[in-house]
Amino acid sequence: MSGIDRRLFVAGAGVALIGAAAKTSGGRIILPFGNGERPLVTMPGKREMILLTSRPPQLETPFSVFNDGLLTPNDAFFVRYHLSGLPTEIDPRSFRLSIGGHVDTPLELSLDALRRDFPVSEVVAVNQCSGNSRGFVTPRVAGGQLGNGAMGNARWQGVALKHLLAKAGVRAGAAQVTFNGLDNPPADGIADFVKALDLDHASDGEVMVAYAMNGQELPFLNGYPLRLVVPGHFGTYWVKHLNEINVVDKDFDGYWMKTAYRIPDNDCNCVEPGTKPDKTLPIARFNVRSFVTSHTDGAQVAAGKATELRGIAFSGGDPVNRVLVSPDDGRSWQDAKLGEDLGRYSFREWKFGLTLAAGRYPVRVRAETVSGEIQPLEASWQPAGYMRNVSETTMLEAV
Ligand SMILES: Nc1nc2c(c(=O)[nH]1)N[C@H]1C(S)=C(S)[C@@H](COP(=O)(O)O)O[C@H]1N2
Ligand SMILES: [Mo]
Repeated sequence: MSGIDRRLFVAGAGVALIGAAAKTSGGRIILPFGNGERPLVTMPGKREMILLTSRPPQLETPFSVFNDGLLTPNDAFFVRYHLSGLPTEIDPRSFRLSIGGHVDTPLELSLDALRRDFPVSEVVAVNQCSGNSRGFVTPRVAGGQLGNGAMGNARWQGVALKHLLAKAGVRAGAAQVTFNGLDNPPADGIADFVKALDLDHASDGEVMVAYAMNGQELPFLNGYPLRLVVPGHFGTYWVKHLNEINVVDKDFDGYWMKTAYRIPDNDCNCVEPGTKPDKTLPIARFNVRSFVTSHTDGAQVAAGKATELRGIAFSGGDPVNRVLVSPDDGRSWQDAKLGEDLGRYSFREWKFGLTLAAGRYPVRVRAETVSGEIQPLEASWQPAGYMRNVSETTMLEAV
């Protein structure tokens, strides 16, 4: 697409975002928890998705997509925003990314300069919302009641942030780097969505300013034209429509770091249901998870015949090296076979063949990382409902 076509296309998408925010087909889906009925809708650049809210747009990926392949297609990738003040039009020719604050030489980079003047980095990485699966949390907690579709895995391309920081020249005494995008609060008194990373994390060579996703420009709703990619870390840091990077000389204390997106500061990042943690810290890396994708809960399989189960596992970067499957609710476990390795931040496929006599089987799946992090068999609880990673159960009925 030429620059002008792209601008018109994005402008069109933007207008549609404000006007008919979501087009419904009349289809509905029932997520398996209380008040789990949701409309299926399309939005610009998206196929039929599960609607959580339309202003701001929040869309969940229908879970069957995760069985189609290890990379989540752009038009099926989930969408999460906090603020309804979305940009409506982004002109790629006049767009600039600024890098400023505690640096020697503040930069204003065009998209062309970003693609032309820096080495290209690539990583396959999962983006998962902190509140993915919150709808399953008991006792229930406030916040978007999401099923398991607020996650996705993509091949991201862009420029490692360390190159941009090096070009700007970080001054001595720098502590953190902040990230802001083009979306804005709809009213005074609501904090702009700004996130921060420690300087050494921001300069680790993995954190990336991405301009492409699965070989194409970012979809508008996933952050066109630039977004931060923070491999292994929850989606809250993956700032979309990124246009402002600031180096700061003390820890950033904006609302979205200091108040929101915090977890109990203890080994399990959990507390007794209904209680509050004494101490919290900013959410950071994913905990390890795994899912069955080949069969839905309650699915029927042929008794006495081989059934192949298939699914995905991922972690916060410590590689998944085992996925265990139990046909009997966790009494006995066997190793699944791991599939292609697309890197330690990607979904990893697993497969497991089993033959079941007639009956009902609570099949459980449990992933473990190289250094021994393993999914718990009982769900833990925290007030915000973040980081759910209990070993999942899929009921199979052999008939
Ligand atoms: N500009 C901006 N970036 C943002 C957000 C936001 O509200 N505004 N939400 C964050 C959160 S909480 C998540 S989970 C991810 C979701 O990324 P996606 O919408 O591309 O799936 O975007 C992050 N980046
Ligand atoms: Mo999120």
